[in-house]
Amino acid sequence: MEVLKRFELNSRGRDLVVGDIHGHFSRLRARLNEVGFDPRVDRLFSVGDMIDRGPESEQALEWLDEPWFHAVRGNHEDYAVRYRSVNRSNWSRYGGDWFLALDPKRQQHISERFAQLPLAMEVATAQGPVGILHADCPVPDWRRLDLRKRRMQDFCMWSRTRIQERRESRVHGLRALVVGHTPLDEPTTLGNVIHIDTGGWTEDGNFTLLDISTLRPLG
Ligand SMILES: [Mn+2]
Repeated sequence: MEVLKRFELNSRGRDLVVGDIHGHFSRLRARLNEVGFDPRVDRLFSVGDMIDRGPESEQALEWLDEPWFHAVRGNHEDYAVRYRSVNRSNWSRYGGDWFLALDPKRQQHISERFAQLPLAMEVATAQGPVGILHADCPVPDWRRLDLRKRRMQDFCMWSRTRIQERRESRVHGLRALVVGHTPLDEPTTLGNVIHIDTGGWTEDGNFTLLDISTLRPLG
């Protein structure tokens, strides 16, 4: 597993980041059409949690096959990676029933696919690198992120401390860090960390598409 995946500057098209998808790929597709997403030159990055809760979790695999779509592992993909040892009633409560009902071969296939997802991505922009993680960075300096440690992995996928305590500390070594995990009414920046899960998967939420070069959401 490549734990940190780096991407070169995209000089031909746009780079966008979307928050948690949670099984709502049709809605995401509609949103991409609205903004004229061009798969020939644009790239779409996901903060993870592509699965559970919504009806289209299995489509995550088809999207991951697209050359323009890149995702980190969220805590929900991590449930699937660890499905043999995970607390099933706990996962079921958070939307894992679709996976638990699959046949064992399919479960293994999906688990292995998600195990290949990086825990962090770094995208080059003209103003410096932008990091992408599911929840938050466990260290004050991006360059000290050691993803071989399970403790750091868990923090990347699960932490809500920054958003709950409104911590404004910066993550050094990055222009900005983009995360999801905690649903919010609107994109929220703390320090240089931009939270973009605006609940596109909920009844009345919408998908934020953040332009990585401007660090602004598309209208
Ligand atoms: Mn999450």
